[in-house]
Amino acid sequence: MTPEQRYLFDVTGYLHIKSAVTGDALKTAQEAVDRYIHMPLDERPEGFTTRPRDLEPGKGGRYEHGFAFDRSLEAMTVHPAIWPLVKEFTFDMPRFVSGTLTLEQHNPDRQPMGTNPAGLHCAREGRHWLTRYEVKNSQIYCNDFVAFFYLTDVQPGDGGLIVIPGSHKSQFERPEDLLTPGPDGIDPEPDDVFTNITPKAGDFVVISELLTHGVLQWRPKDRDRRFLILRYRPQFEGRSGMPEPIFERLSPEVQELTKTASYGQIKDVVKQDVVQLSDCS
Ligand SMILES: O=C(O)CCC(=O)C(=O)O
Ligand SMILES: [Fe+2]
Repeated sequence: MTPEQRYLFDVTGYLHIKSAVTGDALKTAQEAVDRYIHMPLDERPEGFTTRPRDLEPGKGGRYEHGFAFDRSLEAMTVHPAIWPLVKEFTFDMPRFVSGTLTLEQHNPDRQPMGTNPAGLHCAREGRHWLTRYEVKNSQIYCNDFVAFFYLTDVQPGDGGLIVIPGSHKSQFERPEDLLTPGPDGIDPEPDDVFTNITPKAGDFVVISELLTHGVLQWRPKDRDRRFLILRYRPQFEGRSGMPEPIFERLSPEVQELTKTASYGQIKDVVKQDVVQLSDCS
């Protein structure tokens, strides 16, 4: 993690890492995602469930465990652009929690969301209120963070992720009516308090779960938004929830990364500065 990244993440609660994956690696990942999305239900390998459960191939929703569908996607969990952050934020004790593929399409039936028009949320609200963001020995510690890896471009005006920069350090409850609903009752009126992040295919966006964030509706009718949601926590908190059929597909390196371990134990994968996934297929 560079001093600039550390400074920016500390001040804002997120990092936008541009052009991390390019060329053939990006193309291979995009093609793998396309295969998963369009795979007929009865051909999906065991363990690849969706939300909603009966999601038709090609339709917008969550394609669970998308990261495990292909080695090119699995490689994103330890990609050199985020690996130093994953290590630093967990003080070298990371656990990879889950890697959902999300496909978002324009949805003309989307319902208004009331006083919280972009669905703002963060880990401080609800049962995860013990989530921590700390700095110790000039290192950032985060016990719940997410790396979004983008497979398609987001242009200004398209919609997508919004964040309230700096809110990961907030000491106060977010007022429920912070944003004013716009005329459609779905998106908020433009407001300087939030930033709409517009990643391009091949970019990572890393956020602390303490950062208040939400989503603007997806406006383009001819393009969709595809990204992996890669979640990490310290190895000594929580339990691995990776279903067996998914776990069995993974490389030994990522298998180890998904496991819980005691405080102070350093996983073999963490000893590597650059992780090459063994080809075990
Ligand atoms: O759609 C996005 O960009 C953000 C998704 C999100 O915040 C979530 O899944 O909790
Ligand atoms: Fe979220």
